[in-house]
Amino acid sequence: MNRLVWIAMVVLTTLPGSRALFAQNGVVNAGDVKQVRIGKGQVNLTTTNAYVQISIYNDSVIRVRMDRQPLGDDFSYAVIALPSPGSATIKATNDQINITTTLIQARISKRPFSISFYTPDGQPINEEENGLTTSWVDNTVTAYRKMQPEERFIGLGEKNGPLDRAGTAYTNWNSDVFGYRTDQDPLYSTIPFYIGIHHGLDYGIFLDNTYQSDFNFGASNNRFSSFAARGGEMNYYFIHAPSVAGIIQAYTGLTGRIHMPPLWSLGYQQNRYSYYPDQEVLRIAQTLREKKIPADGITLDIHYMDAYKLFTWDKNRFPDPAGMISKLKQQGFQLTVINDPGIKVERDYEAYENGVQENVFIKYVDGQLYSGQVWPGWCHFSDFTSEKGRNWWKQQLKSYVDVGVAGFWNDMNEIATWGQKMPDNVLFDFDGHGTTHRQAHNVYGLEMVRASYEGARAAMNKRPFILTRAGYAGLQRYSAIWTGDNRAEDDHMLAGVRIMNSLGISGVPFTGMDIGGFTGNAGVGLYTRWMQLGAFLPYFRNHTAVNTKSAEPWAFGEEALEVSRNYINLRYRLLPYIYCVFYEAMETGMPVMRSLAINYTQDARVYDNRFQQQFQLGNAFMIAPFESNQQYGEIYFPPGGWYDLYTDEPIAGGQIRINKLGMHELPVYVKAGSIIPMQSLVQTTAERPNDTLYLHVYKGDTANAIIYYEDDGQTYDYENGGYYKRTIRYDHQLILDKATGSYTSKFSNIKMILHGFGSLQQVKVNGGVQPIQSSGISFLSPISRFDPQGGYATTAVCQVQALSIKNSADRIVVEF
Ligand code: NBV
Repeated sequence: MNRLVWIAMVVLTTLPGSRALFAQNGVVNAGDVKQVRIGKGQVNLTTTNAYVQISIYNDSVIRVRMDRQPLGDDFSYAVIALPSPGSATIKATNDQINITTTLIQARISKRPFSISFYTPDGQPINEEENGLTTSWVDNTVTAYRKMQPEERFIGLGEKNGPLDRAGTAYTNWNSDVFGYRTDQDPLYSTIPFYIGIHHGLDYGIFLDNTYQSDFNFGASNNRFSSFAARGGEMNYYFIHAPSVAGIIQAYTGLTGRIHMPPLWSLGYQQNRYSYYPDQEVLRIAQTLREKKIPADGITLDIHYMDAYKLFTWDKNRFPDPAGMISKLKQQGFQLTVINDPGIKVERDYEAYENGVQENVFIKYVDGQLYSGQVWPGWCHFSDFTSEKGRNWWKQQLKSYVDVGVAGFWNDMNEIATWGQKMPDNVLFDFDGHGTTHRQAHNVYGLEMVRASYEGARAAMNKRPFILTRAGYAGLQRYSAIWTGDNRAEDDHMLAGVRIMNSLGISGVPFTGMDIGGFTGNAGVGLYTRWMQLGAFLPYFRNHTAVNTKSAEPWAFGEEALEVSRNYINLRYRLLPYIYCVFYEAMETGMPVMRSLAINYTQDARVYDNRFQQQFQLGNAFMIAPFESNQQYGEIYFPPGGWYDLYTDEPIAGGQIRINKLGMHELPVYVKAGSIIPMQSLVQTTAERPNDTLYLHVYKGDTANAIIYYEDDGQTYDYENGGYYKRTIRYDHQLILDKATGSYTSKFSNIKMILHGFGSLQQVKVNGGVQPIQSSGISFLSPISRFDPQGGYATTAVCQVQALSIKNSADRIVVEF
């Protein structure tokens, strides 16, 4: 044996404790801290085997970077925030370095290196699993964190599995998973962010590394939770705040929040793979109008193109796209088209020719263009990780904008190719950092929607609707996302709710799933249930695969049609409220669709298998989805008061109730104290509702408030004050603060509808006495023809009291 190797082995095996352990069998850890440099809000360390940088981002966020080589250029596609350490302090002793913010105390041990996080009063939040720490096996770097007793884990983006992920493990590698199983992993997008919960505390971890990553929440072990990346740096953000909402706010402070979507995109959207020719598209639009089914969007899937060539139109099926789109617009519809990233390799096809000429396509390491097979045949793919590639895409999109397209559906952007095995040695610009497919894969979709969003926004000078299938952390800045090719099966409807709840926890508020199911054919019951649910989801689109049965609301018989229409109507009446919830998402990152784990984090029942699908739309509504064939369902009411949406029956919180379920009604409840702005029914958001804002107020014991928000629903004027905004507070009295912003409300009257207030004779409005009327209201229309036997009440009317006042931008106080 070579003498030097022999000496090295003796030294390694005789080193004390940890060091020796970690030189074993190719497992390497950081080792001991050798050098410390402390700067403003930052600690830089050199250890036996690694380079470490710890930065204070703000009171809630501390970032840890580690590598075995000197840390490279600091570059991220996800994080848009800069560190701002404020008054945080860093103190070093011989053995330890302590970083203290108002919310976190990070303790760094020097021998060997480890980092653990505590509350300022010393309670452990997230500790290094000391024997294991952060270590490398080949190029895979893993951080092992001590599993806390009863620790729960929520989030991690678009993932199957239970709400509480304890005991399970996941991989992030964006994948095209046609007709996936409800336990399948990975799916289409990557959001390496989760929230841990234990001992009444919660924290977030965001691993910002785009290589394939793996998360283990105690699967096959009882010792640790871990997060790992198969290349690149260990680069994570530790987040602590007093609530899950605070953690989501801090996480979206790092990775960004939504822009206000176009109002039309919150209406009902009709889809199938594929509607063609143009006459069929117009017929669908016309039928929606004739059957009085409110709708705003129609989507064209891949058959609109000439031989699936992007940026072209099939001349026979769509001889006059601009003409067709203008007819749709006259009827209050906006058109979305599908865009796949693959550009057909074909001489004289413009996008191919100019893409080659402008050198925007990804190449193998030897310089040959990469070709993969998709719908059009062999294709090249623009490098969205280069500015040049994104700019090229933005130019191409203009041809759609020119004919009036308003929505861009980015599909197959994992990248999906037949064979699903893009070679590792395909190169990407990675914005000047030059890398391989292994690092670029998970951000390809994100950068595609970035180009789509920026390109469409500039070309339209209005809000585009952007939808994506793949993505990475931060995708909420550009796009909505849907959960891909689900199946028309009951468990998919419920799995979709869980996935969307998880996306919401992970900073993505604008989410949807194929209502009715993509593959297969839903039965009448399932279809109806799914449509009801869709009315309460952020993105409400009905979609189905090629060769399945028709899935428009009229394709399942009269009863399904009436029920679907009823809920779509309700959706349209609720749009002012839904818009306010989107505004909240833009301001704070809070999702539109909220797992109960957000507002009731410490309540164990929320994670119970029976209740884990229940969610809130904003803070006012709680929806309890059930499989369509269930006759009875258990519903958990978290603490606080609730009202049955349809009957106004008050329901005490903190109890489980068994409800009879029926096809006509989805179980929906309103939280006591809620303030819900609604409007009159319209058939499209292009139609102006009447000039009355219906403000539903539900009596409650605790104070509550919403920010009422309106704007033009189309432009970005709101970025420059073009909005109408006021806080509405309910705390024994109702106070509408003075409105701010330069937009004038659509509503010149307010009708206040009081739920649960008993029989008031009068109220005072700004000191003056106002009479009250009693009336009956119903959130749904009667479906009497189909009333099931057995006394099950459908479409109940609730008795309420109401008063009408003039809307004004001034402060309005209502005393009860
Ligand atoms: O473009 C066709 C479909 C689309 O309808 C679906 O929503 C996407 O998820 N697309 C996938 C291509 C493959 C379908 C088998």
